[in-house]
Amino acid sequence: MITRTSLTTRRSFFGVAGAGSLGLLADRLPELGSSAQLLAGQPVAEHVLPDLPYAYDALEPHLDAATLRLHHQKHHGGALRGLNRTESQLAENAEKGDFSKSRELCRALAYYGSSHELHSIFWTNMKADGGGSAEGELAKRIAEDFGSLSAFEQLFVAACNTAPASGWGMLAYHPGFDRLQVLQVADHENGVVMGTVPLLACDVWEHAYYLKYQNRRADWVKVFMAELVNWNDVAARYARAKG
Ligand code: MN3
Repeated sequence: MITRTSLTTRRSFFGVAGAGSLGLLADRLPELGSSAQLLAGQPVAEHVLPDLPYAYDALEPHLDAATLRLHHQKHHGGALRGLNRTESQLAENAEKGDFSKSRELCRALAYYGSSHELHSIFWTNMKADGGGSAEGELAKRIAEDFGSLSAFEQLFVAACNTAPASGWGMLAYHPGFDRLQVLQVADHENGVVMGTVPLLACDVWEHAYYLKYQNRRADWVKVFMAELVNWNDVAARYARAKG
């Protein structure tokens, strides 16, 4: 589920010479707000905090600017620093031939890498005047895989409302199974089907909503669905995952 992040990492192995081979992909990624920020001529890829596609106060009153700023800069930013630190430690240890910290570092890679990926998706999954329902191909597919748009929405909301306290609700597409799935993510990296591609992620960690909604997670999820979801972004992610 951290495919694009993995590509960024692979980039560092290709070095500058590899820039051309990934150029096409790099050109396509930023428009979907992916975490992969591939910079031409940069020999070692360091993950970069993506800018939000809107101002911090753009989602008011549904998502307040203070929460959004803290969430983006401190929480997502912190995960990013953790990911970069973990990757350099792995590289440093490999160079020294020291694998004694592999357990911690492999876990940290999954945790921070998944946090970076999910937050990057989450920001672009929202927009001012969002909400409503899926349309077009995605709507058809949702109806096929979940019974109806309404059944999907009820399942997604229930998944968000009952996910672990540090967790996410997620709509994903599994290319191998050719199925849409609603999943509950614990922390950032547990509870998913391997190989699945996240399309819509709702952050239900308390830091995502507590300043405005306090303990009322269900109110946050309701507003996320009714006012914030950018279904065009979700549909574009589905089209790309389906190929
Ligand atoms: Mn978060």
